[in-house]
Amino acid sequence: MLGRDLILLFLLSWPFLILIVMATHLNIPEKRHHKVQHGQCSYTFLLPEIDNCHSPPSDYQVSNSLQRDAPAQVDHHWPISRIQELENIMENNTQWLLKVRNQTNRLEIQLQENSISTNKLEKALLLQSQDISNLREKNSFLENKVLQMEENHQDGIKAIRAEKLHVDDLLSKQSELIGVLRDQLSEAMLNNSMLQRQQAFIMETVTQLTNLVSQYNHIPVIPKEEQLSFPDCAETYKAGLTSSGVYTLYFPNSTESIKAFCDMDTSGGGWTVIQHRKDGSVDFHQNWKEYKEGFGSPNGEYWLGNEFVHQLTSQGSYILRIQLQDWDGNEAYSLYDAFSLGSEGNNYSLNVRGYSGTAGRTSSFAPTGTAFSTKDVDNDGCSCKCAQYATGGWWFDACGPSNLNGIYYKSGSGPPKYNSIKWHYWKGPSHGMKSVSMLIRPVDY
Ligand SMILES: [Ca+2]
Repeated sequence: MLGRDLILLFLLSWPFLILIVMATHLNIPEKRHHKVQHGQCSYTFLLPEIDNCHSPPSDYQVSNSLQRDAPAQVDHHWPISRIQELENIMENNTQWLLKVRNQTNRLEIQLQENSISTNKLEKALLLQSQDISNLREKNSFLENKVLQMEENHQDGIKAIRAEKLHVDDLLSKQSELIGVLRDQLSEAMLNNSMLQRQQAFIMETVTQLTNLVSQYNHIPVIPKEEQLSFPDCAETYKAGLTSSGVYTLYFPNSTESIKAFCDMDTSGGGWTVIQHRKDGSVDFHQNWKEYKEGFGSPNGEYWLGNEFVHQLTSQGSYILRIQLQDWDGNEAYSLYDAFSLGSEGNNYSLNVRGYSGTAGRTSSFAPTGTAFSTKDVDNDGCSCKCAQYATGGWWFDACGPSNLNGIYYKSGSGPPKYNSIKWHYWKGPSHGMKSVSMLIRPVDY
């Protein structure tokens, strides 16, 4: 703002300066002085005295309109060269004045630009102030929130302290309870030892009484085993044990026993299971001794034993039922009206008659008289060893259309296998089975 004032002052003072210059160049002998005070500055004006001016010559033509229009009393005796010089000076001054005016204009433009940038800065300042105000508001909000959270935190701590006090209280109560329980326990232990002593006393009394009874009454005590000694599952069933399961059977005229599975459900029950396959869990490629005495588990897969079957079927007439199931869930059976095995000396040879059933129109069994063979005892009608070729122990002819003790393949699909479980006239040469059972029962059951 100070710059602008200076410029204005400068502009105002110029016309007077020109007048001063003109007065100097006119060389006016006597002058009038005018002084003007403006603030700290003072301006002095020197003006020519009209009375002392000479009139120009009569033929003089002025180029200056100001002079031309001037009053007629003007002195006309100035030389032309002097007027020319004055005009030149005037011209120079005018040009100088123009330059100054241009400079002034430029300064004004600059001033305007400065003003614009100042406005911009002011606006920016305003925006910054607004931002600061916003931030202050935000800060205040956050401070409030922090205060609120602190209050909440305090509440939480109070709740936890209360809970801790509660837990401490419970703990002390539990400790008291444990003390009471300990007391009760020691009391109970005392009682227990007293009871044990009483029990021992009672047992002693019972023993004494038993001794007295056996001494004076002489009543024979029959063992439970003898009461339930049956030679087969048919007798077991008749004795009232009608649930399928594992039972102890006794060799005829012997105290020697064997565990067997009794099928009390199939076709009237009373069946003694002499062979069973169902999952391939037992290896049936066994030798002569195992087939003679039996192997496997009566609860799962097993072979009851040739010796027991021989003895049992020598004592009475038995029928044989062969129960089959293939991998498609189809079931079939083969029934023989007469079945027995020869002695070991006769190679447990097969004796079957009277075939019927659904597992093929023709019996798949080897003919009567066929001896039993195992991998270590070859009694078959083949120059080969069927028990090794077809695996398992069986009544191989040469080698015959059946082998229920072959390898248990866990699927009926795939190419035929000669060593699989086989019952030829039901499912072809070597079609594996899912489940196989051989059951015997007295003819007169
Ligand atoms: Ca042979």
